[in-house]
Amino acid sequence: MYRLHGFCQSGNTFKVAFALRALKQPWEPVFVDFMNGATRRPEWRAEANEMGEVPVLDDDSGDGARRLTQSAVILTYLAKKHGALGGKDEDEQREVLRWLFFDNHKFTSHFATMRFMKAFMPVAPDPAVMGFLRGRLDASFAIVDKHLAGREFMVGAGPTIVDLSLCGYLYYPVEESGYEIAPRYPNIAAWLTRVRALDGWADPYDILPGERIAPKW
Ligand SMILES: N[C@@H](CCC(=O)N[C@@H](CS)C(=O)NCC(=O)O)C(=O)O
Repeated sequence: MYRLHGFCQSGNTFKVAFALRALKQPWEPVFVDFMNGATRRPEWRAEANEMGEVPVLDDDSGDGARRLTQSAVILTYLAKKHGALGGKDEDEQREVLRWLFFDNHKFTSHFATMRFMKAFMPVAPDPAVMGFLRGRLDASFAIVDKHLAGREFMVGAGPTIVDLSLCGYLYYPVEESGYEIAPRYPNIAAWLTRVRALDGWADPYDILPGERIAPKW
């Protein structure tokens, strides 16, 4: 049994939940009250994650208990352990890693920050900061859209953890981010339809704990 610490607004937590479901592994969510500062408390950082972030995954199965953090590390761990979604050979596995770095550095990171500022911050977002993030996102989305031209999934012939990682924030309502995908990135839009049809997909708000919050700005 895996225990996944996170909350429903967290697309990074959703990436791991999606992988656990796709790999047909039993798991239970552990609610982290992020919006009320749980991850900033010294006790939480000492016990759960010194980086002050979710997701955190506890694995008590198999060859000894482990607590894992960083969604990309967790995804590669699960893919290797369960022998699926990690790429079919070493070349694909390297390619998987390459796109996971890209996702964490330039795709999810900017999208999640922009959405958080627009939907969940107590103060109105600074237009200059939002403009900067949107510019960075436009560049990253164009790269992924181009890569997906003529491909079904990001790496190889079938789905991998790269698809699960890149899509982490893209099924939340558009009002939360204000970032329209379909009209500008047709290959990403078509890929999101394919990913949504995979075994294990679910709406993040249906499978992760916590209250929904109406977008603030
Ligand atoms: N690269 C990390 C990012 C995790 C992350 O930023 N999580 C957010 C919640 S979705 C968080 O805990 N942020 C706290 C902070 O940035 O201080 C991962 O993929 O796990």
